[in-house]
Amino acid sequence: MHESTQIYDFPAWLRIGHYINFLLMSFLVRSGIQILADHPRLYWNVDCKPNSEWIKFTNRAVPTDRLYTSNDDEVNASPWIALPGGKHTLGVARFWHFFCVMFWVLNGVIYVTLLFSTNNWHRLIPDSWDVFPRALQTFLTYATFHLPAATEFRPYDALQQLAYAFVIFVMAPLTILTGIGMSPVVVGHWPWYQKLFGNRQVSRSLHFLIAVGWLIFFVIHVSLVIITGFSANMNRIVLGGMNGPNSLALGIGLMAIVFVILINALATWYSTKSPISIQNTLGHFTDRLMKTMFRRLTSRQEYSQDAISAYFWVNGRPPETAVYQQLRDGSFVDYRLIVEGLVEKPLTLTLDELKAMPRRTQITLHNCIQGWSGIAQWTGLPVSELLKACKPLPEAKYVVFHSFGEDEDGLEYYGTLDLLDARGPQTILAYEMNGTALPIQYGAPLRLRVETKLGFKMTKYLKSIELIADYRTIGLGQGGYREDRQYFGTIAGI
Ligand SMILES: Nc1nc2c(c(=O)[nH]1)N[C@H]1C(S)=C(S)[C@@H](COP(=O)(O)O)O[C@H]1N2
Ligand SMILES: [Mo]
Repeated sequence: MHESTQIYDFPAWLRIGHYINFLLMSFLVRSGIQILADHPRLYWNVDCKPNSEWIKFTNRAVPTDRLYTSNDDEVNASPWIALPGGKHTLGVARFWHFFCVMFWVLNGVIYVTLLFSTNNWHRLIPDSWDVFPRALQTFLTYATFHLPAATEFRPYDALQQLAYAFVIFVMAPLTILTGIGMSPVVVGHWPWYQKLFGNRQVSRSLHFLIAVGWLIFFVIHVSLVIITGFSANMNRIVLGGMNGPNSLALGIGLMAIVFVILINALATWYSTKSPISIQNTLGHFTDRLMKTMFRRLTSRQEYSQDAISAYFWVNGRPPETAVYQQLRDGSFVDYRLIVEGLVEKPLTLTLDELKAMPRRTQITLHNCIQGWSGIAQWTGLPVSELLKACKPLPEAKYVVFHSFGEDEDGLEYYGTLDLLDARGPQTILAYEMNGTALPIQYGAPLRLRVETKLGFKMTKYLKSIELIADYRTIGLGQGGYREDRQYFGTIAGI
């Protein structure tokens, strides 16, 4: 190597950014695997009918002779691979995913900015077309189990240059764009966004495939770092030194790798031991950020009749309580929706009274946190109209939606919304689905639809509505049943 070392120098910001990227990617991939395990099927269609997936990571066949919910479909993920591991731990996994992605994007922006402001981009962006034949040549060299001559690395060989340019300028942006394509608030406010890729499930499938791409890149990248002179390469990566093998650089590099493994192990252990601390620390950040970012984004969805999904997953079984079953057996004529709490006018409404109030019909996309989606038509009473009728007191800040539904331990299903979300134009109490009375498994007689949020916010089997000052005073204080019990984030916009 006789050219000036200046050109080959790897500046400190680049080496640090490279390492931060490695650390964050390990968390992102592992938490991503955990999220996938909660609905281990990937589709190209938005309706997610079982057996229409192009790939699944479960052997289970969906039974047709009994009610099978998407909770029944979750698979267990090994903590050696996934963060945090286990079954239905995606709440915690999502905090890690969103917390890390903020820093991953920031790291990427800093990296690209410095790349262009310091002229280092010349290394990544080819300046002549002959990079393609040269890359092919390098490929053939490797493919025939040879190594390119040292003079090829300037500092990268042509194939390396193309590969790096591809991951940085194609794969990274696509990872971000497909990730955003799964957000209910984004595709609710800008329905055109998901058309970029086709639909939400295409975004989800591509997000997965790109993650596989990252793993393939990682394996090849690391293998080549080892094969083409590990110690000298570690010197370049760690200290930016161009003077061949260096034991100090090798030592620091190996320790840094061990550190990534240890911190992954620590995060895995702690997430399982105390998921609530992850919810309260990481979740505090991610929910705050989401809240500010999505505050003004209302749902503006108008799908057409023929977009309605023929199949729609169920999540959450019909209540088994005597009270509910009695109402159901009486076709809900004795049903009363109670509106109480911090209101001027408490209300008790029959279904007929609810139906006599203003109504709205909307065809919208449902996004379950687990990953499946479906399009349906919903008709019901806008919550904004109900709030007009009950007149919240000034100190009322949140609306609680109480359900007849209970879990095995007799704990009530409930959800909360702040007043802004509750008054959203597509926030309704639905009593009809696809033009007929709301079916039992979908929440009869009344369920919430809030079309900027994930499905778990949409309480089914609605029993009563309560206005309160602060959601931290009810349940376990996290904003809903799933937030309390499964560590979901309460904003639920992504
Ligand atoms: N009472 C009650 N409501 C609930 C649930 C539940 O378990 N119990 N599950 C929620 C979740 S996670 C989702 S995705 C939607 C599913 O609605 P669907 O069954 O109509 O598809 O309902 C939400 N409402
Ligand atoms: Mo869900």
